[in-house]
Amino acid sequence: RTSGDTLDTPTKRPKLEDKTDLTRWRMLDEKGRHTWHYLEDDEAIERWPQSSADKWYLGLDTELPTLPKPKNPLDAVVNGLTFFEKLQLPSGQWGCEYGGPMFLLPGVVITWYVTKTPIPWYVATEIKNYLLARANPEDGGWGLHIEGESTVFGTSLNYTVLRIVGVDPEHPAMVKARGTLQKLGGATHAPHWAKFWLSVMGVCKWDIVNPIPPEIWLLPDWVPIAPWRWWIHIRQVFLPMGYIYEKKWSCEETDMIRGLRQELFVENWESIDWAGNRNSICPIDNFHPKSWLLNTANWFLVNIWNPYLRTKGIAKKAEDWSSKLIDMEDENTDYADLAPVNAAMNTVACYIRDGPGSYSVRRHIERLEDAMWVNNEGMFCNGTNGVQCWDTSFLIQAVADAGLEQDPRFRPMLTKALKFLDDQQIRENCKDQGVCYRQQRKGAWAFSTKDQGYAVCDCVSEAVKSVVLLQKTPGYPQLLEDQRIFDAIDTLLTYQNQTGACSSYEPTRGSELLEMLNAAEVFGKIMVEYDYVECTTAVVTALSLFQKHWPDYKTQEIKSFIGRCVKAVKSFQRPDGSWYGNWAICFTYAAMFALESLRSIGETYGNSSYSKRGCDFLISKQREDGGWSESYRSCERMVYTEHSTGSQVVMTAWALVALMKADYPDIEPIKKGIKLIMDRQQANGEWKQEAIEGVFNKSCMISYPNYKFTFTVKALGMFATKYPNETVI
Ligand code: LAN
Repeated sequence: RTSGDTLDTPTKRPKLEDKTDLTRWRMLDEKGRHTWHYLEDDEAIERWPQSSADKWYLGLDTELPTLPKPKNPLDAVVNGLTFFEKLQLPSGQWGCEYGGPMFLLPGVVITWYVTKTPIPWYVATEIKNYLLARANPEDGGWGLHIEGESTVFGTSLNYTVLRIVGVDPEHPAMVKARGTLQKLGGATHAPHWAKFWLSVMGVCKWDIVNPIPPEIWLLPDWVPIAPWRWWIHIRQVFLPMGYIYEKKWSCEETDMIRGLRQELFVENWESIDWAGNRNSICPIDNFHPKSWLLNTANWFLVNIWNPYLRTKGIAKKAEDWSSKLIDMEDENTDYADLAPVNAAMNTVACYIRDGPGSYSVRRHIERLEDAMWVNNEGMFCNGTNGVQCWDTSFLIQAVADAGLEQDPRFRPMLTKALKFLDDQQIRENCKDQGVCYRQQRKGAWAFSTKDQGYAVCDCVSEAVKSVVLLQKTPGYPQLLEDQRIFDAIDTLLTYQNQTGACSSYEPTRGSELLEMLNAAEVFGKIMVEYDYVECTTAVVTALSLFQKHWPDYKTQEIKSFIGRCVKAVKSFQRPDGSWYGNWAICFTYAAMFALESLRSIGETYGNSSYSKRGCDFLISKQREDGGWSESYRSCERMVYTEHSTGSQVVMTAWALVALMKADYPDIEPIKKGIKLIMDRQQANGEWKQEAIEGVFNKSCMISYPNYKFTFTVKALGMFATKYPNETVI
């Protein structure tokens, strides 16, 4: 399509069908890069048959055989692994949908629209199907995430997506969604990021967007609010947002955009007081209300700074520097970018700067594919470009916990997994890492792939543990020489905070007070890196395992690093014995890590009051049927909250791992939980999806579908090795 085409040319609009033929979808794995393809041509179908993994992702019958009924937990492990092995991808890792957040797809689809990227009919059709399937049944709206109540954020943006893919505004689902949006106050009451996207489309006017001053990037590094100190996801989103805000760029006006102006607002569009609605926000969206400080800063920027103080020179410098930083992010990741939020925004920034057809735009558009996913509900956008290194590491460790790493039956699967981690280790720091404020990453692993290339301390830890576990087992290839392991450890050793704990991508670089500048409204605790019990534990266990095999490498430094970490973990324990989990739901997940940290220094139920109180807390939450069940509400409310659908296998597995790590003295509650996991296993070895498992930023949930294999197998496997004579049937 050339830039001369208008977006409304009927032939260019995606054709919408009821549905696609799910048996024609294929997921292509190229060294861990995942992209989905729809085979319209019958011959192609013969050349490229659908794999078991494809079928599983799409909710089709995998046709995998019924396995012998387990007689004990180890049999259940073998069955689980037999099934999961069939889902392993050619490059040695596992794929999965990574949905949950409902604000990612709009970024991508709006980006396609404003860059005039054609949307194939099968993509449009499945996006429509996904959003219709995920509309809240009561009111037809969408929330921040799939289990959340309807918000203006979710509803205004996903309604817009449906319009872009071609759904008629008079479709009953659209009428219903519109009704809900109007009740919530309409798009004038949307949070900052929605107002931003709607302004890019020209559905809102830029005056409604609170300032995103790119000149903040000109602050010297010592300034306490300088953006290099912010959490990576916030600064990398703020960066292209600032660039686009500076340009006040909106796409070409079309009939659809004129339509949206009538559909998304309560007020008559022509008479909306845009500037007057900058701070309007629907109470349900307002998870983190703006502070007085941010409101004052916004007032100052709008009324004093922009009109009177901001010189052309400053504006130009800010724009140039932002543009350079955007380029550095794109180059460092081959345009994959940190996550689909900033990837979409960087695409628009490049489109504005480099124009349609430029390499930067074309490569971005290709790379946005990496985050798209299809399941039986339709097509959506994943939270990242996958969960490759993370899930692969957990699988390896789960097999080792079951003592099966030597078993020839699973050696090929594990060898492939090891090869994947070998291939995915990041071998070099970023070019000019200091200039673009990147953390050291040599020897690290990312959460997804090395193309994305962002080291996360717990991803490095889980991967290095997995590599060491296998390479120290006789018979596995020695793919990583010692120096590469040392590189990983050296990088890990850069991750400790003043508090002794570890964060995610970087050690904390700024004060929690920066939360006063949290402008996103919909998330909590996003401005800086915090101490996380999960990440801290991952580092502790990696360093401990390393020290066992290389006792002479940086001995003292590692020992005191571990000591400081565990001390921090203890200090995070709450009076009721629990720990708050940040990256999955919630107290159950955190307990698994905290109790493992304690164990790594020899503290268990019998000799440590911390461990004992942690176990007692978990036991107090065990349900009648032997399981555990926590709702995502725990994360928001910071109090343990039961899930309405009862026990969950994944949480039950976490709790059991925790209790076993702590050497909980009474086997009965553990047996009850193990029995529940075994009872829920299907005849072919799999477990079915239950409630959502993961979370970020306190308020947004995200799926980890492979946890129902990796953690169940881990719990069953640990049980089998710890109590080899127990049968549990
Ligand atoms: C993730 C996914 C992985 C997760 C763990 C490794 C599990 C965690 O222990 C450390 C933090 C990390 C890496 C993490 C951070 C935030 C992410 C990237 C996500 C939850 C996946 C999606 C989310 C990202 C912020 C989504 C985009 C949203 C914005 C607010 C920009």
